Amino acid sequence: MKTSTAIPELTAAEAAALIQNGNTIGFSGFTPAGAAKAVPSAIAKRAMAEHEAGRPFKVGVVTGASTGDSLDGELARADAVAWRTPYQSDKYLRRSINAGKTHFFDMHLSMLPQNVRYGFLGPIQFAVIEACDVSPDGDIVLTTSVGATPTFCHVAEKIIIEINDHHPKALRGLHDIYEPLDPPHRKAINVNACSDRIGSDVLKVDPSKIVGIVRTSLPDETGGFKAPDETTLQIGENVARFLANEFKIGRIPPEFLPIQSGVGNIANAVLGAIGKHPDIPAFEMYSEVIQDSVIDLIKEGCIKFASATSLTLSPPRLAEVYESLEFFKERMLLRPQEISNHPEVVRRLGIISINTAIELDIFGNVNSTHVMGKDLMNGIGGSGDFTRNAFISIFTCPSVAKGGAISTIVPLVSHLDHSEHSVQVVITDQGIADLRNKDPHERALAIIENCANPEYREDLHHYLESVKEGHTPQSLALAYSMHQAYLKNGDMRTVNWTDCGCAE
Ligand code: 0RQ
Repeated sequence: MKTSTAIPELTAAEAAALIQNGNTIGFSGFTPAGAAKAVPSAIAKRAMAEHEAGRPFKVGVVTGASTGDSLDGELARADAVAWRTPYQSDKYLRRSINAGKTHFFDMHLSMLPQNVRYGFLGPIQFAVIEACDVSPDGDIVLTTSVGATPTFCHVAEKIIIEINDHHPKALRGLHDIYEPLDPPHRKAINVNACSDRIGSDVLKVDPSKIVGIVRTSLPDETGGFKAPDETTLQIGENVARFLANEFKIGRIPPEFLPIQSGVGNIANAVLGAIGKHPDIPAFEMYSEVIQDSVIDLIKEGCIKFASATSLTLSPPRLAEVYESLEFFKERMLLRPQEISNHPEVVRRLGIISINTAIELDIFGNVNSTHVMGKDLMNGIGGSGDFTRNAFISIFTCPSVAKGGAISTIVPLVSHLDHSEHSVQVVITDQGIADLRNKDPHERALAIIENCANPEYREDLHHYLESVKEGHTPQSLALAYSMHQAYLKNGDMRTVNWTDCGCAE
């Protein structure tokens, strides 16, 4: 492809100068993969200069999911983010959100693009996106993620493209770009297998909207993964054991079913364990993120095909993929997050979802997003898209956090993201609680006995025994006693079940 001479080449600073205070910007990026880098960093510098001159400068930031430091980090440090959606995982932005300086509203990732198209987020003035190539007539080859970029480009008044030569133009063919029509004209999403392609290998935009190209050569700001520790290895083994048994007794069909796995160290270890289990056949992935362990498993033939919306790899793994790009293009593809996470497709393909909880209660309600009921961690991400529609929905987490001072299994979650109606299986380093066909009391016993840390089992049993009445045995007075103990003494093990002063 030849780059159009009609599209002006700008420096990042010149591109940032086009952005006005109060604008809403749709940035490419789903995790740090494929995120815009040079322009957001220049916008942060512009914001600081404006603030020094005594002028207000803040923008609305919409992305696919989390991004890298030069986007969320730099903009948050410059106090330049008026509002933000959906998922984020940056410590500076998190601080700004929890301090009330940035308005954040969370959203299921599959719904972000349609909410943008429906106008629910207001007008989008700019799409700032990363690509590896663009043609004069507006055919764009994206890089390591698709996310919500197609929608941002279609809705935005103006488009700025970072052409990043860190990524080869030969990435063309990795992407499958498709945007559904909106109701009442929407049609079925015709993905009937993980490898089905329903769109175009390029993103087609109106070239007259492209106001500038910024040339960069910047790697994705993805961190590496921690080597699995004893806890994550045990969680991984427990998940693999559970799935191997479901397969053995015939509840999972002989072809196996596609796996969705969240992002992070636990998810990486879980996938590794599933891939290596001798009784689990080679399988496919229909997920949102392709992480390091997927690449290893593709090479070993344990994963036959992986569909996702981002290639979130450590730098050495990405280099490996680029060295054998044609091999990997036959075995994976990247779709918009609206399709990678689409409830219709998740239900049709029979996806086994595996996501991570911050805390979960003895009845199977899951908190994925908030610490002690109030402080945002990252966001719901795609966990709800998959959990609610999965063939089997699994939640994993270590049985304790903060060196044992917090039990992740509590009487009642302090914030609710996934309800007991969507959560079927809970797995910790301690074991497996299969919640299917169990009433709330039976669920509580299974979770306490199989998943809670031994240090907390007695307390949780004590709670359950003291609140025997009702279909869901619960005491509104005592349910947060463990959280209260942590807030008061920094350790849930100091819980005092009687100091709430009530008769129960
Ligand atoms: O904090 O590092 O300061 O100690 O939470 O916990 O155990 O390192 O696990 O990195 O996998 O993150 C749920 C946040 C887990 C993530 C969550 C503290 C703990 C540590 C991180 P420290 P770990 P992970 C795919 C699907 C929601 C979205 C989702 C997440 C930090 O997986 O954001 O699933 N999920 N999306 O100490 C207080 C507790 C705690 C706690 C853990 N009960 N109380 N702190 N921590 N449990 C992603 C996308 O959609 C893109």
